[in-house]
Amino acid sequence: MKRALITGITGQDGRHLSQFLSTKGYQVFGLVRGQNNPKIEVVQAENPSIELVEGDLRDLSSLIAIVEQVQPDEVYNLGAISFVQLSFKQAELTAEITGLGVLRMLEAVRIVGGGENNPIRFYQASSSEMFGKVRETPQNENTPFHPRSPYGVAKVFGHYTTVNYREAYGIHASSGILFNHEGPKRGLEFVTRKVTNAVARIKLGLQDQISLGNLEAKRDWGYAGDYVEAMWRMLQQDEPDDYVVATGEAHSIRDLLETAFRIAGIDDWERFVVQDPRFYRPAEVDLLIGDASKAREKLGWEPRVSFEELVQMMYENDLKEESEKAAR
Ligand code: NAP
Ligand code: F7E
Repeated sequence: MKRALITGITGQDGRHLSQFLSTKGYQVFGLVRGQNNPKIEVVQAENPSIELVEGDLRDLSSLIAIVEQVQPDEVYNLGAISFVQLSFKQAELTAEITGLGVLRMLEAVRIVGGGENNPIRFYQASSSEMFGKVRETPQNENTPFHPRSPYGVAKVFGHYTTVNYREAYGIHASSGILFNHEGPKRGLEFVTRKVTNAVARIKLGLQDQISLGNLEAKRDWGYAGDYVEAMWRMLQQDEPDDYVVATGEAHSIRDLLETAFRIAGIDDWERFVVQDPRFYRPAEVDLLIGDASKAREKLGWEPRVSFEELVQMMYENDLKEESEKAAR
């Protein structure tokens, strides 16, 4: 039985990945932090076969102890402060966890895994936010980085640290440059879920309007369930490498609103939307659109869920959750 250690198991991708790896026959270990973390219950109810281990990406000795205890074949480093807006307000903490956390996790793999024939394979959750103020469109593995937030800067550090540990120590360390991926497990702070949840609540008469920032930004949005499979495929390759994972299709926040309200059967959506300066960012990423040709050719990976299907799936989930909550 293969053993996988996932950091960020309580997050959107950690929950998808742990289920995917369990169906592949893995024994899954998830790193959880803090005291009495309320998300632990959700994760355990969803996948009772997971074993949880306590540690923190800010604490190297906890990571070394966990890798020693778990003896993983594969480590998926998904833990991070991942909300770009928060990273502007807590820049140092973001650098500490999203940036230095990668170095610490790699150090634990290097120290416990030993020298040249380190048996532990490592996945780093890199991000399209590293492209930021894009130098070319669409973006691929060779597009230069120009991050626009403390989050993006920290991810560039994590990305190059992963490349460096691969080159310097021969670790099988791969980096997935994933574009935005969403789904019903997405946090309510991110724009897709904020929109589908608000539209469901407006449809149910529980909310009058939704306050948003920049409606013109465009993102390449895919389904998280599809994207975690690409992570796993990277670690099954003979050689470690970097891969862009994306749909190749971009939509604006305006398109997202139009689609979600249309699915809900509401045409005059503009009257429900208020623009609020609080949701604008000090520096914006205007357009992201990925070229995933390499992932398609080398990993045999491609997205299955379309933008329309994604919005529909999220809206229907929110409609069900919100009506159940209202009935209680
Ligand atoms: P998410 O839902 O925000 O989950 C983040 C996870 O990190 C949570 O489980 C959180 O645990 C954990 N974490 C935070 N601080 C930690 C610390 N000090 N030590 C250990 N764990 C800590 O993020 P996601 O959407 O699943 O994304 C997974 C990874 O992919 C992240 O690294 C993100 O930056 C990256 N990424 C995401 C996307 C996307 O579109 N979703 C795209 C590209 C890259 P708690 O429950 O304890 O808070
Ligand atoms: O914003 C605009 C906002 O917060 C998307 C993370 O998973 O993907 C995610 O980062 C866009 C931005 O995601 C609101 O200005 C307008 O242009 O949903 P988001 P993100 O910043 O793209 C990348 C790939 C990651 O790696 C990150 O971890 O939507 N926007 N109005 C808004 N965004 C939010 N959150 N809230 C608004 O009210």
